[in-house]
Amino acid sequence: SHNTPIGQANFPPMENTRILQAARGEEVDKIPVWVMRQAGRYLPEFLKVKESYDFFTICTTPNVACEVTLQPLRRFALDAAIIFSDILVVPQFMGMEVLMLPAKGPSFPQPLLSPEDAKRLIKPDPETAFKPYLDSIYLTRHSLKGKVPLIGFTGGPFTLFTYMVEGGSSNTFTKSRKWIFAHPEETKNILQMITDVVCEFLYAQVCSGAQIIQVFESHAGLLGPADFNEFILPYLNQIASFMKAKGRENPETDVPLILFAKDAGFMLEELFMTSYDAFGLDWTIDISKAKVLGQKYKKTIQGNFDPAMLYAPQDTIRARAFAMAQVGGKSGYIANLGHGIYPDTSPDHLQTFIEAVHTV
Ligand code: 1CP
Repeated sequence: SHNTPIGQANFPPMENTRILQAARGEEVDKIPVWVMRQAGRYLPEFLKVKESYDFFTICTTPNVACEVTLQPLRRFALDAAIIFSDILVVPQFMGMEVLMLPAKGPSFPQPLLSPEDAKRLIKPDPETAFKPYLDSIYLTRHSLKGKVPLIGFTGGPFTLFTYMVEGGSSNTFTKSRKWIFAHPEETKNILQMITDVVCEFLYAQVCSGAQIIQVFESHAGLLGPADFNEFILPYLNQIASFMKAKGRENPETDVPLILFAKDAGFMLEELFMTSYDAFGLDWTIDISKAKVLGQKYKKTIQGNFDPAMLYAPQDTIRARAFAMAQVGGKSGYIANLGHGIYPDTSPDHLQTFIEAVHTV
């Protein structure tokens, strides 16, 4: 089980470590490529599994989570697997109920309406709360047979906070944006509680077999620079510092860290000053400019193909993906989309994207 010390877990030897090398700024033979949300939604074989299980049942049933994690790897020459789970398991750990409603998406029956509600939040017992997720990682790392590295992940504290306040998806995020300014100190207390759980959960994922970590701060674009520096950046910084300190204490747990802060291109330089190794970029960022800045700060960049462009004719996808990957280059670059793949994307079009990257 995941309780085996990492040095004794007997994980299979690795065949392909391009993503780990690229994240560390080393030269690679081919540009590594993976796709945000690559497991699930757009694959017919996933939809088949989903007929039999509720979403969070898949996440908490290790052999099923493992199966859907491996599904895209059977079709495509991806250079990483990402464990099937969701960012919203962290609010669940903290005592909040989260449902995944068909067609509607995530829903919190009791969101945080006022600071009073934050008293309901608990500090989880990692042994019990994290267990199914860690067992999934351990099983999947073995089942991958060393083919490609396994990515563990979490939501960023600010993004998780917005869901906990909004109670689900939102187009405007007015509830959470109002909350922050109405209750700044209480907001920071909650962000700190989330950060503490995220740190513990990420380190446990690495101890269970995750070889690289991505933090999804998907709602990083909701605040201006000064408030970004107050409510988003310090917590992201804490996560990276915590993981790097753990990695120094126990070198077997020293894994690369990727930060995907969507719509935060206006803070790129501040982000590059943190101790994350790699930065996921959305499609609004000029990748050649990001590359120059990345070289200055010795940071790897990841991205940033517009997921909507996967609806273009395949010749267009091929040309645009090739051009993007050429700019990214064979060191300090990981190819990916600029956000998650859309549910009605053609798997053939995704295949064209992946192949085009590998021809560089
Ligand atoms: O990447 C993978 O394939 C692994 C699994 C994974 C990951 C990394 C899932 C499965 N979700 C996520 C991350 C995630 N979840 C993010 C960060 C990335 C992003 O910005 O897209 C976010 C914001 C969520 C929250 C979430 N979960 C949403 C978005 C809601 C919104 O605000 O619009 C949704 C729709 C989900 C459900 C979900 N999570 C994952 C899947 C396959 C699904 C669809 C569930 C279904 O098919 O019923």
